[in-house]
Amino acid sequence: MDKLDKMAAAVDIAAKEAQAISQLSIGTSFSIEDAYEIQKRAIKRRIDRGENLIGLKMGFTSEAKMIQMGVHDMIWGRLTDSMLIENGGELSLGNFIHPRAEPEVCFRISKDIEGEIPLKDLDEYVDGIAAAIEIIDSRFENFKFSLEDVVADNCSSSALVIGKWQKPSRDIGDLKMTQSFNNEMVAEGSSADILGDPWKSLQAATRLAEQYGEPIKEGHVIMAGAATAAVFLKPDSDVQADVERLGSVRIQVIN
Ligand code: 0L1
Ligand code: MG
Repeated sequence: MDKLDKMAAAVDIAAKEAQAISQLSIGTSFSIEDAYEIQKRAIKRRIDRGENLIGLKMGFTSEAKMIQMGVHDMIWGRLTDSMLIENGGELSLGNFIHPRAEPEVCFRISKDIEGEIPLKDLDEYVDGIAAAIEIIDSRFENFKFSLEDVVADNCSSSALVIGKWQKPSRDIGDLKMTQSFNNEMVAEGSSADILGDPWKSLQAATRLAEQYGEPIKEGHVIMAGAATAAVFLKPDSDVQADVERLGSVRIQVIN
């Protein structure tokens, strides 16, 4: 087991056992390329346990968050079938460390993607768009991390729920997006906060998938990124995201 394998095991076990760990970057330094390698190896451990890759998530898709983190590009992570919760289903807090929810837009891919696809050609590859909620749950204590840490930790991916698929439209660049807990609004934004247009996030996903050799396949889902800050989940709450024209999606949070 080399150093990267040990770090992959650490984030994987932390997620599996819902036990926070210290940041990997404390006491050792590693590059962003190493971080993506750690992520890949940590996900391989899940796949070896029987999980299947179902798509990718994009993170830091708002300019404000990139500036805040001092980075000039998005980050991305992998999604597996064990992370998927059905719309209206339950999320048990005991399976997570300190989960937060954020409203997103999700794309469903209709044919295998090879290479970076120009923005104007992307509709050929998409057969559905939906409102979605991403649950992020950093495996690091106090939700604190360096850029390399969070990439190694699969960009905090922990769960997702996808609403009813809608016919794709190019015109989703300024849709109102809200998140509410027990019918009380806790976050509000616009799909314009996702790189100016969620389709641009999908375009970036095709570029990064090519760069890192992780092909996007027919049937995969791509979470385009958040339009608002993420909010900590509370027990016994009904969490709902609403995206103008795309509809609603919800989960029930239990202890
Ligand atoms: O936008 C995102 O999903 C970023 C996730 C990684 C950073 C975080 O945990 O806030
Ligand atoms: Mg997200």
